[in-house]
Amino acid sequence: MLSMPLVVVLLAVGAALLVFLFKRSRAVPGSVEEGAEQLPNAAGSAAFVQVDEGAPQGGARRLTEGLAKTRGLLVERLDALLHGRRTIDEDLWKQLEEVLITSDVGVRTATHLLEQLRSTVDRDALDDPARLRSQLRANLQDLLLSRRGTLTEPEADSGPVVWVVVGVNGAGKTTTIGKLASRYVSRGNSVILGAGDTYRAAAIDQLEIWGNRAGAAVVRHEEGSDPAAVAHDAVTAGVARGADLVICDTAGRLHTKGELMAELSKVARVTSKVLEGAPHEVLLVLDATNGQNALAQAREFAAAVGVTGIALTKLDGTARGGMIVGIAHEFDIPVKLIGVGEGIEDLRDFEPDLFLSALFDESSEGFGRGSSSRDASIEHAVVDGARDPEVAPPV
Ligand SMILES: Nc1nc2c(ncn2[C@@H]2O[C@H](COP(=O)(O)OP(=O)(O)OP(=O)(O)O)[C@@H](O)[C@H]2O)c(=O)[nH]1
Ligand SMILES: [Mg+2]
Repeated sequence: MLSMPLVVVLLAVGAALLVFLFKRSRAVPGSVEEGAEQLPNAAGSAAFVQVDEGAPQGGARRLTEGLAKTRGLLVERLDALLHGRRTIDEDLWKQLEEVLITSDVGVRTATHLLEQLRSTVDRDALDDPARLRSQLRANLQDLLLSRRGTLTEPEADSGPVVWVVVGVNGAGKTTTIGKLASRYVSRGNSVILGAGDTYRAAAIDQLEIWGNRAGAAVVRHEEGSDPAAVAHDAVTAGVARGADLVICDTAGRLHTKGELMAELSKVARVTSKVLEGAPHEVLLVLDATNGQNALAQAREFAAAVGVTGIALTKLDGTARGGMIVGIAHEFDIPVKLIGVGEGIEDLRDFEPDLFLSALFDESSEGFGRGSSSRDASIEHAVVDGARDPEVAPPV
């Protein structure tokens, strides 16, 4: 016979074991508790975000997950439209046009894609609707590859490369700079950040937090000082210290405000006075959730400051990713980077092949099939209102 105290102890141990097993079985891989890190956001407060370890497979999965909403709007509607059809008729063309136009590629680009498809059908006497899908994918690939461009990256022993980062309020400039700083420091480069958003003290602090976290030095001036002077000092420090990369932040601004746009060209000009050939990149950060408005932004920024590349952020939170096709069709400026989340690994070089594979969900795992299948970790990733429009309101 067991004594009473021994029975109590055994029961307690059993209960504890059950609770432990229950918790383990409910843990979501990649949820906030696991591997969560604090990253600074626009308000200078911290958002918990999931840090993807960046394994190639994980990266592809993340991209596939991030594009779930866009896939739902473009590819899944296309599939639904073509399903069970036997002939290509006028009704099909009309509906296809509607799918393209409402998927945010823009009216001009939708018309262009449609004309391309029609000419293929005429040329090849195509009568199988299912082939329209593969043909559209091939046309998108040609278009995106024709605009492909890569960042002017630091090279050993050749002095710093200078990047100036511009865009409207809240587009994701400072976050993108933080992610870039982290990327290049981890590759062994020495990086200097210029806190050129001098309009708000919080913006200077935000960049400093990113710099500290990434291991990059930050050149800062007082709030309200001249952003061109900050850029001047950052590039001067970069040259003097033999840094590999200098990235200058700028304040968000409305692309329609002439004098603010002129300020940007002054920033760019000043860097060239300190270092011949600078700036090597003027990166325009566009928020994909802005849809067609982002195309108007691209037009104005390109005219004002000679944009050399686009970083398209927040593709994860939107169904409007089709706009990347509109950008490629309407501009001569390559999309060089895409943001698919707030985590430090969620900034990726834009690779048209990978992008289209993810968009058309060609992964062997079939991740993200259907817009409802987004991994719960994406939803869990932000717990501190980082997507709250109040944090960084677009003007
Ligand atoms: N989901 C998602 N959020 C992002 C991405 N990039 C940036 N953000 C978020 O967008 C918000 C604004 O980012 P900031 O980097 O402060 O934007 P900014 O352009 O510097 O803003 P201003 O300095 O006010 O002009 C922050 O909450 C970021 O975490 C992305 O790729 N995906
Ligand atoms: Mg900023």
